[in-house]
Amino acid sequence: MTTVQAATAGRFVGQAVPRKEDPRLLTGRGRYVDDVRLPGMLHAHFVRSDVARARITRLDVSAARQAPGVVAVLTADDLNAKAGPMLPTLFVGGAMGRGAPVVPLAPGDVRFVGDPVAMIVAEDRYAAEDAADLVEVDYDPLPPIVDYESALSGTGTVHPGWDGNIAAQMEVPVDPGLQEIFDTAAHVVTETFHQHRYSAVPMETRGVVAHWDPYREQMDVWLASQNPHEARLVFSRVTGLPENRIRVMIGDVGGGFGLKNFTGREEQVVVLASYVLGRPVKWAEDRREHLIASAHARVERVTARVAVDGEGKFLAAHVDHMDDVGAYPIGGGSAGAMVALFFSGPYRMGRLAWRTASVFTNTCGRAAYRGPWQMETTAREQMVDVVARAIGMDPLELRRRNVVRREELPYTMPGGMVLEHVSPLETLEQAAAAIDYAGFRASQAAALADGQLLGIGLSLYVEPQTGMGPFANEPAQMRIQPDGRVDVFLGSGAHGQGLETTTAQLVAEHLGVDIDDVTVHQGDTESTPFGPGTGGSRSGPMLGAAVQQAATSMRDKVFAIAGHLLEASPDDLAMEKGVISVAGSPQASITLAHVAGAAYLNSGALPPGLEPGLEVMVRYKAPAGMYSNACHACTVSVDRASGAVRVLRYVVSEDCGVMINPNIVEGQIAGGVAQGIGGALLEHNVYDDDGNPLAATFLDYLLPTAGDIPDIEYHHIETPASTLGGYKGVGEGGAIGAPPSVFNAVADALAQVGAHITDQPLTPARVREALG
Ligand code: MCN
Repeated sequence: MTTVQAATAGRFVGQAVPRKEDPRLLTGRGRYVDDVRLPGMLHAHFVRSDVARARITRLDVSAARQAPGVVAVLTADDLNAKAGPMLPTLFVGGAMGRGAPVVPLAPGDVRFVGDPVAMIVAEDRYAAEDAADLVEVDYDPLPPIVDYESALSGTGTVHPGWDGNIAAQMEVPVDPGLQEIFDTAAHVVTETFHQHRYSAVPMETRGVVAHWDPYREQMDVWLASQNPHEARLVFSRVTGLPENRIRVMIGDVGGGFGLKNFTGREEQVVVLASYVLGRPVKWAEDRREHLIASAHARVERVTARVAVDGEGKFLAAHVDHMDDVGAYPIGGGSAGAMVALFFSGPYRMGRLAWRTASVFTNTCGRAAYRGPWQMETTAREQMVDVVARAIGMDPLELRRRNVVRREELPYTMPGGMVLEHVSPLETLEQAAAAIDYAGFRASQAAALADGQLLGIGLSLYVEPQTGMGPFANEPAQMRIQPDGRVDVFLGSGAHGQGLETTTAQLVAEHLGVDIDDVTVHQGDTESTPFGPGTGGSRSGPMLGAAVQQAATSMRDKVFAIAGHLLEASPDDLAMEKGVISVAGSPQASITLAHVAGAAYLNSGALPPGLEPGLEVMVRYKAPAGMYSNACHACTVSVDRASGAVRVLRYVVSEDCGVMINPNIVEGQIAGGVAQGIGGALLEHNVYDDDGNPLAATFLDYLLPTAGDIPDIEYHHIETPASTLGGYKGVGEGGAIGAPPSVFNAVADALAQVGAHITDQPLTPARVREALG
């Protein structure tokens, strides 16, 4: 591993400070949802459909209701009429059109294997699971809609009334001018790529404990979530309770990867059940449920058509995108328009037309997964290599000719967004040099002569950060206590990405206190300001800026008081480790604790007109567009006999602006790359033609292990963003860039022997088949 010292390193910002949360998490002292135990707590278990599409002709729960330890068996008849709308705010607010018609429990028919039909609530989990065997359900099966590509034209609908199974569709058609470019270009290359179904699989599955106390009129919810305030809104709508009677606490979260950004159906049902029963209820999803019924991702197809001139310059592109959103997508799931609009990514691509359709099927719903729109990178970067082979140009050279250069910024992409503060060419060159692209090409030829297949793959991307719409502002609240210690309250909530550390670094840097004197509070809606949670790599740019803004305004107030007490100008003051001193006269100093004491307890000592106390609340507003960018480069070997792929080297050159903590940045890249390599080579939520999920355990759903992931080599370019502090996001990037770079490396290896491949996952069987 190569860690490059951050170019903009301050005393804390830019330093590889060890993660403050790790001693707790690594010694098993984290507080996850399943650790919560309340007196009188009941346990929920869902009875789920084992057919993909059917009418329920009989549902008899009477025996289950009599089973030992069972407190209640709830069905659609018991719960559905009591539920308010279950959609995320984006849909309820109308910002994203219609959402899937989700209700608590299956309403007379089932729409995917895993659809919850009934809920058993019992004294313990064993009793609940045993009673599930006593629930009798008769199904009248209907032909399931499993293949999204034929779902539009086929017969039957997943949801009654949603003819054609279209969840959403949009189009910017080819106009005559664009058609002319296609008609006259030196080359027009068309290819179709499929990305397969794989999913987030966090270490901690979904989980919730809900406790409705009718006497306090208070609903307390412990939840595995990335987004506590959105969850509270959702629980408020589904129960009808006012938001301020609901408290959501997320504690430690063992990964979310987008899945936990929106609040799932089961979590809402558990909250509703607690409200109906007046008892605390816990549900901890098991791994089988997680694999078949939490949410799936990717499952999409792009047919790309690219017009290229005689020098290899891209002139225009058409993108035909389609994705499978399953039966009940969480948060809408699809990002079709973004796939199309960002297809040009870091390249000049002239003109762009596109269409996209999201299709319901009788499968598990789609959710956001680490770069929900990343098919734009997968399809584009794979397409760049296809074009390169078609026109006989090296893929690195083709990228060099088309990549947007710094001097062209701000650059308006054909989709209309404006790229700024990015460095695609610089990361391309840095990665190519680091992986010794030219040297590899020489050794590749020598290896082939020896009968060995080696390949090299590149992928570039620009990643938009969610600072738009409801994500366009981010709060941070800060209080300095009378003893001088600092509390920071975030509207956000980490689910593994180290915000306790990076927030403390920012406060230490910009306020001037010891990092150990900062305590970060997050994830509890009772004490933290309303915020849109983590996701879309927004903590760096949005939360980082909000915390910096709060620290700076707090410092201004501290200096105003200190200057008054020291009879010095606030402009002449500096603070380090909580000691404020006057420039040029170090003996004139005062502690932060002294200032804080005065602020709260001695209002008479404060400058005239200054409000007592040391409390600051800010809401940082996002600039128009924020993009981070990166180039991934990897080399692979392909075993000709078995089709097995081995990733040999993996290089990442990334630009997330000013790095708050290079260690955390690299950890984020590592996690994303591991997920991306797993996705490209191994992970697959397979369904059979009858809609049965075939990968319901980790024996069949293959995750990458340490042996599958090479040491990742990190390189950084720091192009500050226009955000306060210049931070951009990094968390999603690895999972965006890795699948196409691995794919391109394998396709590159295969192309040497005339073999061609278009789809992932790159299983040994598929690679062998391509090799013929
Ligand atoms: N950071 C930094 N310097 C920067 C940018 C970010 O030091 N210039 C730090 C941040 O302070 C934060 C971390 O890097 O501690 C990630 O920040 P960012 O890239 O802004 O992403 P978010 O915190 O908004 O996290 C979301 C992102 C996404 S979208 C997914 S999905 C994801 C991820 O990050 N899921 C994760 N990282 C994950 N990491 C873990 N362990 N578990 C998940 O589920």
